[in-house]
Parts: sequence; C-alpha cells; structure tokens
Amino acid sequence: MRWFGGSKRESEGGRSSGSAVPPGQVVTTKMPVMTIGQTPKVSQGVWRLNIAGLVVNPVELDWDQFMAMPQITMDAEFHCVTQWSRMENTWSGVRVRDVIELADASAQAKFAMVHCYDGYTTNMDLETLLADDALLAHSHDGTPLSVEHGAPVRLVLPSLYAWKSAKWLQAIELTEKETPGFWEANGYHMRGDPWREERFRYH
Ligand SMILES: Nc1nc2c(c(=O)[nH]1)N[C@H]1C(S)=C(S)[C@@H](COP(=O)(O)O)O[C@H]1N2
Ligand SMILES: [Mo]
Repeated sequence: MRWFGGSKRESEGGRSSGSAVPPGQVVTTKMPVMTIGQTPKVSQGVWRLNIAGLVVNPVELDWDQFMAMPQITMDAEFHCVTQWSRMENTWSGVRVRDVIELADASAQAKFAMVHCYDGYTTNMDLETLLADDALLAHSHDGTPLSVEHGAPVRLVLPSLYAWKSAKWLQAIELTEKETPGFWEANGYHMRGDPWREERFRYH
C-alpha cells in the first residue's frame, strides 16, 4: 500500500498534488543518520515497549510479543527539517494504533510524549499516532533497522517532519496536555507538518 500520492495529497491542508516534494525540501536517495547524542545499543532481548500515562491498561511488550502483533508494510516519504526528503521508503512493523488499543487510551488522552533509549523525547497529538500510516517499524527497505537508524524499533510518522520519527523507541506516554519534547523545547514546531512548513516556533 502506498500512503503518499493520489487522494491523500489534497490541495487543502497545505498539500499539493502528485508526487510533489514539500516546500523547501531537496530530494535525496541517501539515508543520512541524524542523531543528537550517543547511539544506544539495545538488543531485541533487552528491548521493551511501554504504553503508559493516560491508559486503562498500561502495556509492556517484549520483542516476541511485539513481533506476534499484526504486521504491515507501507511505503512512505521521510522529510527531515534540515531540508532533505527521501521519497521512497518501505517500512515494516506494527501499527501504533494496534498497541494503543491494547492499552485502551483514556478519554482524556489527547497527546503523546515518546521516550527513547538515548533519552530523546518528542511530542505529537494522539490522532497522528492513531492514523493508518503511524508505524512502529523494525525494518526499512526490506532489512532490519540498523543500530544507527533506531534498532530494534523506531516510530515512523510520515505525515510529520522526521524528528518526530523517534529511534530506539522505549515508551509512548499518553497525556491530556501537550508538552514539548527535546527539539520542540529547543525551538522546533510543536506539530511539524512538512506540507505547512511547520519547522520552528518564532516566539
Ligand atoms: N531517539 C532518537 N530519535 C531520533 C533522533 C534522535 O536523535 N534520537 N533524531 C531525529 C531526527 S532529527 C531525524 S531527522 C530522524 C533521522 O532518522 P535517521 O537517522 O534514521 O535518518 O530521526 C529522529 N529520531
Ligand atoms: Mo532531523
């Protein structure tokens, strides 16, 4: 399935038609590594995914439980706020929605803070995580994620700039109020829609 192109790219909402590139972006076929700190080495055996915060049943999945969940593969664009876009990526993994359903989000849950094994955090609204294209990816272009790109599991949110696609994913914490993650606290946009060029906050 392809989530980019076609009817998803309406002219409303800042999106353009066809296989256009978001404004201000340059296409690359490389897959640069963008990491702010140390690269954590998290083996599949040690890795756990927690769904916490405003949920009825806090969930902790180990690797085997995660891999036993329904698996999907999707093609998606990857837009870094530093102005490169890699247009064709194939990601495999588990829909975020499916693990959030296991945890049963409370009615007050509206936002999420994502926590990673390197200490990185990033925020987004819950709606983005419940969308069809929000993935907990373990593979990219047919091979397991490399350590540099977030092994064993990273978040992939194609509708937002790639700083929201958290590597070395550890926990998704649902919240009522939106609080800024690492880059958001350092001036990046709270939402980060590449089609609206929501790069930075100017206040
Ligand atoms: N845990 C963690 N996730 C992260 C980052 C990071 O430093 N730590 N960098 C972000 C940024 S700014 C980008 S552009 C993408 C880059 O993903 P890549 O290194 O796989 O290209 O990862 C995002 N996810
Ligand atoms: Mo980035």
